[in-house]
Amino acid sequence: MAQMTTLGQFIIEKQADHPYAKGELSRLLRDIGIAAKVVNREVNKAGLMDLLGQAGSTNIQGEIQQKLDIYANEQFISALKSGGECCIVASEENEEIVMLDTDVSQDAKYIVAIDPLDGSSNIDVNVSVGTIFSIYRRQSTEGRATLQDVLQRGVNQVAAGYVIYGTSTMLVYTTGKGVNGFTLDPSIGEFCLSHPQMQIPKTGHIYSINEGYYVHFPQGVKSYIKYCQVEDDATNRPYSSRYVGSMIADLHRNMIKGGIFIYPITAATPDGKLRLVYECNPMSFIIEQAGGRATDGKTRIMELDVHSLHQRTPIFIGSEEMVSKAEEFMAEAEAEQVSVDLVG
Ligand code: P6P
Repeated sequence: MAQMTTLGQFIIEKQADHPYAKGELSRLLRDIGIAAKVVNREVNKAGLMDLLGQAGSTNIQGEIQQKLDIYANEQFISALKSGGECCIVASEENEEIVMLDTDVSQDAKYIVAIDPLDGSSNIDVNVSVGTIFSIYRRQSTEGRATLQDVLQRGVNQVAAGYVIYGTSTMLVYTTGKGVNGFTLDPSIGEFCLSHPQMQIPKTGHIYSINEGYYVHFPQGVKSYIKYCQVEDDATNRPYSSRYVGSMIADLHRNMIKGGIFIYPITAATPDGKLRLVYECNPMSFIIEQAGGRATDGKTRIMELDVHSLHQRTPIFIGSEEMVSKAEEFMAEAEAEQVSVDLVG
């Protein structure tokens, strides 16, 4: 039987890659892995428990919270609090930052931003959902960490990862030295290395976007969609349209097969829908580490200034050549608009 490496073994082995590491990041990643297994257990039997459906509350985004949203949020915060390596949690489900102010945690050097259960509106219809996490080192050196320690640009991330609760449950993460994927083996309750050094194909033939909003898309996005739909054997077009409605499911598929995911601005979401801190920055770190590209149609996601906890951004993310092509259409449309404005 091939040598099996568990997530715990891998984290320890890779700790040597970071000379400054004293084990805190390793323990933090372990804590996240433990919470993911607990959440996985409930996600997989939500239909049998009173965990399906809506919780009768809304989150800061005004989105209806699912019972599993709240459960997952509580599990990750609890695991991070008891692990003692994290001083602040920034969560999609909490309006404000959550201070982990136990005697140990308040002096911890890491910040975790998390979307505990992304795509949760799909839970009741048995579609893959996931957890997204992003880890920063606190910048402040005096007193307790603050919101400013959270509002760091994506380029400062120390680690990022996602858990996809799908046909199998996988944890995929990076610490800046490539991307590795681990599949949960329920028979032993361990995440086992199954996808070492993941690389997203430089191009692909899948595009993911909610075309229901087509009339509200910027012209550059409309032009790119039409480009994807044109018959052209030389460039393997028309592409296939695949849109799950769960970002992690779309991005994980594109990571394996190649493709582009776009959530642009629309009339209803003039700043985009997806959140920069705990969705776009971590997924961009992972995709870039796998050789892909992630921008807002113009600017690298991880270089965007972070002004607020729940800040939104448009996102074009996936295979490098496909994202670059989409950006070309965005630039052409912008140039045309400028010339129209000048002519009046
Ligand atoms: P829409 C799920 O609510 C989510 O945040 C992402 O996971 C997903 O890609 C997107 O929103 C779906 O949004 O507007 O297409 O339903």
